[in-house]
Amino acid sequence: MDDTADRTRPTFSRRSLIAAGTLGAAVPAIGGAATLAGTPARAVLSVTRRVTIYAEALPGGLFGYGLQPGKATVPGPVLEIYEGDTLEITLVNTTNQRLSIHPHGVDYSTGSDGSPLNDSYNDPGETRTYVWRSREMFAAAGRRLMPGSAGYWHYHDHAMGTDHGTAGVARGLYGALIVRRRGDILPDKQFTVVFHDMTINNRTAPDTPLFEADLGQRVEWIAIGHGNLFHTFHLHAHRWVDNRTGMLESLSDSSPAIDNKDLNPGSSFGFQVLAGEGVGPGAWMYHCHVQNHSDGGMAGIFLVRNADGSMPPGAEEAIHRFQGHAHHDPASHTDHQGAGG
Ligand SMILES: [Cu+2]
Repeated sequence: MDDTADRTRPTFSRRSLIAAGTLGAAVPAIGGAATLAGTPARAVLSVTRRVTIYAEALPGGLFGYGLQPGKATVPGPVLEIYEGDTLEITLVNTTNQRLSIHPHGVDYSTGSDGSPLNDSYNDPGETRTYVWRSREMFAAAGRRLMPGSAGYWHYHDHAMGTDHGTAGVARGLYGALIVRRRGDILPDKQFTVVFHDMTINNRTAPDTPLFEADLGQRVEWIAIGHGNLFHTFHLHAHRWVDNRTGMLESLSDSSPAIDNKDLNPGSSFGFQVLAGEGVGPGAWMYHCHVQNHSDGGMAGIFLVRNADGSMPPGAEEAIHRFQGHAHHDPASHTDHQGAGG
C-alpha cells in the first residue's frame, strides 16, 4: 500500500496497470469504432489486459486481494484500463472460503458476475477467470449519446459467507477500478479511501492511512462506500469539481466546485487535486463529515510535504496531536462492523 502507508507498516508499490505496465500479455485488436453523429468513424485500438489476482487471508480476520502471492492488501490494488479495453482477471483463491470478484461500471457476462446467484465464484482453493469489458461513448438511434465506461468505479467480493455474499466486503475484499478515457491526465499518486461502516479501509483513527504527497504533486483520490451506514467524504483545504474527472473540462463546464460529497454503500467517485495548491504544505485532515462518525475514528491525515519532500513547520506536531486524540463514539454506538483488525 505505497500511498496508504503509515509508519508502522512496510511499504511496497501499488502500481497503476496503465502507467507501470505490470500486466502481462496485452493483445491488440481493432474494435469498437466510436462514431459520433456527423464525425467519421475512428479506429480504436482496444486491448485485452490480463492480470492475476490472489485472494488471501490476512491477520485479524481480514482478507485481501493482491497482484502477487503474499502481497494482499486492504484495500486491494487499483485496477485500471482505458475505455474500450477488456480486463481478463485470473483470480486465485488461496483461502478456505468461497469468494469472487465483482466489478461496478463495466460489462460482463453472467459467468463473470461474481455472485452465487449465477454460480460465479471461486470455491476454496479454486482458480477462476473473470472477464470485464468496457466501451467508449457512442451515438445511438434517436439522437442519443450512450455513455462510455469511463469512471471511478470499484470491485469487491460478492460470494463469501451468505447466499448474497456479503461477508467478504466486511472483511476487506474490495478495491478501486478506474476506467480512463484516452487523453485523461495520469496522476503522480493515488489514494484509495473506503468508508466502510465506522472504519476507513477497515481501520479507525489514529490507525487510519496517512497519505503523503509533495507540494504540487498531482494526487488522485478514489473514494468508495461500503457497509450499512451513510457517509460524507470531506477533504480539508482542497476542492474539486463534481464531474467525471474532478477538473473543469472547458470554459462552459458548469460543474460545481465541492469539498464534500456523499459516500454511501456501493457508491464511488474520484478526483484529482494538486497537493497543497493555493494553501501550501501541511497536515490536512480527510474525514467522514457525519459528526459522530469522525468522533468514532473515521478521520485521517493528508500530509502535504514541502516540494523538496521535507516536513513543513507544524506538521509533525499536528500528526502527534492526531495520534494522541481520543477517538471514540460519544453515543457509544455498537455498530462498529469493521471485522477485526
Ligand atoms: Cu461516516
